[in-house]
Amino acid sequence: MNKEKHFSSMGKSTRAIHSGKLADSLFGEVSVPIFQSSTFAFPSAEEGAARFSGESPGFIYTRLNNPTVNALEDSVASLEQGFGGMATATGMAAISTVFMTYLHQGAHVVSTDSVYGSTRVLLEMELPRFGAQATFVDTSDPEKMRKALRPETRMVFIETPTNPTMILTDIEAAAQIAHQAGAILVVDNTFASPYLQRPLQHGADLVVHSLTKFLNGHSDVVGGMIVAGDEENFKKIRRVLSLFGGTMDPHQAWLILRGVRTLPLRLERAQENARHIAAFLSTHPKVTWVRYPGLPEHPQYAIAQKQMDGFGAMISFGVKNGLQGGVTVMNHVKIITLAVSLGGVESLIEHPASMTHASIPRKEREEAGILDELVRLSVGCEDFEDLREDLDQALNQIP
Ligand code: LCS
Repeated sequence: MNKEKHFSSMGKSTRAIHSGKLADSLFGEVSVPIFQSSTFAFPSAEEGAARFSGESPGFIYTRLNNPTVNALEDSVASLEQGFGGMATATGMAAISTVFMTYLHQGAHVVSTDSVYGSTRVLLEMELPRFGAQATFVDTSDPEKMRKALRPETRMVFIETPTNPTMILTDIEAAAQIAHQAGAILVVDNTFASPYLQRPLQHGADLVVHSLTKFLNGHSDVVGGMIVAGDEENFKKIRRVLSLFGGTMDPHQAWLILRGVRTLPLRLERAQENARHIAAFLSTHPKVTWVRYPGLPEHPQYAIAQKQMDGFGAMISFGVKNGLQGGVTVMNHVKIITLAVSLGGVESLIEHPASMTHASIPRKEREEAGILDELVRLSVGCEDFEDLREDLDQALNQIP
């Protein structure tokens, strides 16, 4: 934490490559070693006591802190330009840790309606057991967000762009609305990644990530991250994370750190492909609509330009013949892989209404814009022409 300050004035690619290094190396190693140790020896009983009291910064036990995990935390915090990062076992562990830190009996959350399916189920079906309630609204409309506030609202939780509807929320407006109500603003920044969007700079208090996606980028590890904008929130969350125990393993951290090093390269390539694919889909006779923040007809195109450095590599689109049309496309793609998850070097396609968002009741799902005809595409780093041909032949199978 905080030893990254000297990188803060540097560019995003330099930070992706150089932040998250150890302060002292053993042999001049260039890659951060994997400290595969559950516990750390104290040189003396006095030093052990000093570490527990916080007077000495040394390591104690991997659930609390680990040098490899710390390196990843520093790296993502540096990219987000936040105070400090806390790595978690999965993205859901990051989100649930934030809920466990700030919510209590009677607390209320205002959330984007089309958040990732498991986030919505957690808020809607699990948190009420602990006495907390959530209201789901289209947060792209600041008035709807404002009207959903209650005196007991403690948190505004937004996802922008949303999974899978690609709707954007104005982060600055959301921060103002949350703060006027005495609530904190939490942003799930998974879809954009800090390479394209840094919510803390727009007034958010916390950022959460599924590192499983673009930050790791190779579809081989799950992981999560919470980045706090200030020390007070950082300390509050770190305590709860250590107690509830959803922390990250050093080997997992090392693999994800390896992915972070190439985030700028991967994302530049993938979003270039996505831009061309969005244009191609927009003119395809079997496609009914396309939602990509880089298309001028996107309802929040102006917000994308204001708060994002690029439009990303996620696209959702509707196909003719509704659900059956989507099934046809997914069963005929050859290069693009039919799988959930996103943000890897390989393009992935899925059907949210029957897969990632199936556990949300149909009425609520449709109100949130997750229609049967919606197909979600995570564009990877392959050659554009191959992706275009693959999509074209699969779409043309729709009668
Ligand atoms: N936030 C967003 C925006 C996500 O898309 C996901 C996972 C999570 C949080 C949770 O992260 P995890 O615990 O899986 O690391 N999204 C998935 C998806 O769309 N398909 O499979 C997982």
